[in-house]
Amino acid sequence: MHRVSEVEVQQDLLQANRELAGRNRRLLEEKGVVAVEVSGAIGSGKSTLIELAVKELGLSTAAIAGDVVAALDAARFSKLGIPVVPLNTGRECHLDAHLVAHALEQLPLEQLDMVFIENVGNLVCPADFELGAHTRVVVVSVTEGDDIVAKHPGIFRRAQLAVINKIDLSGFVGADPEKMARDARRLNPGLEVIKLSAKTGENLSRWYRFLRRVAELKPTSSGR
Ligand SMILES: Nc1nc2c(ncn2[C@@H]2O[C@H](COP(=O)(O)OP(=O)(O)O)[C@@H](O)[C@H]2O)c(=O)[nH]1
Ligand SMILES: [Mg+2]
Repeated sequence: MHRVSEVEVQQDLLQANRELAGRNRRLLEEKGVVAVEVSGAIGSGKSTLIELAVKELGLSTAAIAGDVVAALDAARFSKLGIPVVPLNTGRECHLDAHLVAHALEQLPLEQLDMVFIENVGNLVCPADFELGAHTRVVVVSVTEGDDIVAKHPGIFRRAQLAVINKIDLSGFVGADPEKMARDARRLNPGLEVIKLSAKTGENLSRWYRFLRRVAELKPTSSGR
């Protein structure tokens, strides 16, 4: 009995979150802004990939930086001269649509093309909580071991792009990025997979190309 009610509460929570996520998406679309959610474990390279994209794309960008306590990533993004909102989740291991709605209130949406939302470093919790982003990217690195993808099916099933980062280190850690890519595609046949190194720049152009394609989806950009 106790267990049933817990499940019901969780389902209500997820449903409420989904409705709020839909509201976030509609607001972004009204303003002609595309949102890109970036999830993945701590240290997989999420912030680095966002920083590189902000510098490369030549779009008007902003960032929402989720973290359990500190605002270190927000400080990194601020250095790029873009609007940034730090979001601390306290003990929660993921952002939710309510937190993101408040962050969006603090951004100059009229002036933006793209908002990056860096989720809290975790491969499990963020999977179920939609934020309203138009595309969901999950970043893993070879240093996490080449079974990391297979161990976290949920987040790969819900993503549009998987980035397998730090391929410059594959040889040192004995991980096979091809296996990681295969696992990701097996979990989600529609998933785009890019193996790259944010450090050496190998295949980074594919990351930028993906984002340019996402930016072109902007619903109301023609009038701006
Ligand atoms: N060798 C190597 N290091 C990387 C690469 N990408 C990121 N890093 C390093 O990994 C560490 C964590 O990166 P960060 O972007 O902060 O990860 P986040 O926690 O996912 O945001 C930093 O020291 C980066 O310089 C890569 O492709 N190769
Ligand atoms: Mg980070």
